[in-house]
Amino acid sequence: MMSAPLAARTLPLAKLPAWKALLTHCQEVRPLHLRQLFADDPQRGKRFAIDACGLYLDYSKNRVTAETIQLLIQLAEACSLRERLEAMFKGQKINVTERRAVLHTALRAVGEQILVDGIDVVPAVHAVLGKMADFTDKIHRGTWRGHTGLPIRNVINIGIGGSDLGPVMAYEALRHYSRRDIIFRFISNIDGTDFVEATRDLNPEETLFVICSKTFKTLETLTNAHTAREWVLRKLGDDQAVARHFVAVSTNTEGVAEFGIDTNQMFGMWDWDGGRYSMDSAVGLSTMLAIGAENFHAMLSGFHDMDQHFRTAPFDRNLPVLMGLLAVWYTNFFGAQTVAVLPYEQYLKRFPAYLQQLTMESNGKHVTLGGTKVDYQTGPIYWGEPGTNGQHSFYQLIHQGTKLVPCDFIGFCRALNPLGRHHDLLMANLFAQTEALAFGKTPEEVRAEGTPDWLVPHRTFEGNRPTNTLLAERLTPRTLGSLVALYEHSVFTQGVIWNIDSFDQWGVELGKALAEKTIPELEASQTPNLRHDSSTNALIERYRRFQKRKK
Ligand code: G6Q
Repeated sequence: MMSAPLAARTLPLAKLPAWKALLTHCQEVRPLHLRQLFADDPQRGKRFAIDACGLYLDYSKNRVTAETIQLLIQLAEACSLRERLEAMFKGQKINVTERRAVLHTALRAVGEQILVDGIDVVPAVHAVLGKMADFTDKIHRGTWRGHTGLPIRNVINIGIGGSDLGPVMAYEALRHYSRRDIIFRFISNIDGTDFVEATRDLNPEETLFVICSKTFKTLETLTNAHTAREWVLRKLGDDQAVARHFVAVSTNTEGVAEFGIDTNQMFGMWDWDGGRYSMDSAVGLSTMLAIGAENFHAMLSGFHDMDQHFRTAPFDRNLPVLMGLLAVWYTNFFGAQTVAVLPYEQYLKRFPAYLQQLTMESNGKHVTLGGTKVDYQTGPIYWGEPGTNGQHSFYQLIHQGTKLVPCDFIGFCRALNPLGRHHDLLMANLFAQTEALAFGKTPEEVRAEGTPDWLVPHRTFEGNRPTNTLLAERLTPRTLGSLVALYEHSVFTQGVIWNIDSFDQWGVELGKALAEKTIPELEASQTPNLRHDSSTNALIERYRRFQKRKK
């Protein structure tokens, strides 16, 4: 029997002196208002800001003092953040429940040797990137053609979770840099609508499917891949066509071969790269096909810049460390349940969805590395929408509701699509929102505007709502890389403080197993002997009744 691996920390979080100091300190900070903190320190806006890897983080509008930051850093040190991040970068098996190294940083490593079980993984990473670039070149030049000789005009990525969200987000984010003569679509859901709508106006002769699945066992992906195969063969009527219209991204050579894809057309991955951290690997093939190898490498450089920054910058000048610690501060000392991510950039419309997986699949954990139930809150709920759209819906709650919702605002100084006054108006909204959230509007100010007394409470804004602002010059492949790596490492920082395994996902595995049991019960021609709870039994019976009625 395998024994449980050693937990990284033996002293419980609540027993750490730094944690206790923060508990006392937070009693002092809670009554402070950002109005006062800014009035007391005219330089606060510049003092609580860092510029690194093309990103300017203004964290001055947080409910923190210099002492808070010091204490949070002491906490990070007490939790051995420096040692833990080195262990990750060096390929130690820090994903303890799966006994795996965690090496997404190797996907963008340059000139380094990173050993896993004595083997340097970097040359293999570069070999796959080279193969992706060759393939991209063939598609772009039209030397790779479909079975009937037509050039590829449509690329469809079939994958789910980590094999979908990164590619979709990156495609949308970098659409400005993408080929406009190729249509890119993404099919993830097992719901047939996803497939039907993605393919209804396309010609199979001009369509390439990228079947993206680390395991090549995922129900949704394999079902969609088989449907895609039938769709292609229905038109082309020749098994040989599969070779020209399907490529795979996977670790599972046998699975790929069994499906009928030539393994020469398979782009490899590794078990040390988790799905939600894989957009830089061959999972990014659709991204490279969209933006080209050069832009893809620029994106990797952005990731690498942030990796280096995270690894070397002192904690008080370290973007991911500070953002991670601020998330811990609000989660554990202010009882905040969520973090809103609000990009003022339409191209980042899928960024919050991408972050939901990165953050919540990573830190939605209830036991420590050693298997003990935590007695503190872990991963907050990340959510969001692009601005200014969100302002016309849920911002009301952030401004005047009873919940504390720390927000990350993300904006860019230069528009990718300059159009009249649009960009100034967009950014004026971003700046104004963070200002209003921090400083609010007092009853006196509301009254002075001529508001009748009875309406004053309704029009009063308490303020003191914390925000980070991330400002970059322009959304480029490189900036996107740095931005994603910033959140990856912020998530890591949080996970280290909470002493949890940020790299496993047993909840996802549960979902995969549960449906397997229910599928035959829905499909059986004879009434099955249902052994679920009475609620699930009744739902399945009703479903079956309606299915029969349709036939
Ligand atoms: C990510 C998760 C999960 C995974 C999907 C797809 O970290 O493990 O979202 O990416 O379940 O898995 P496959 O790539 O193996 O199909």
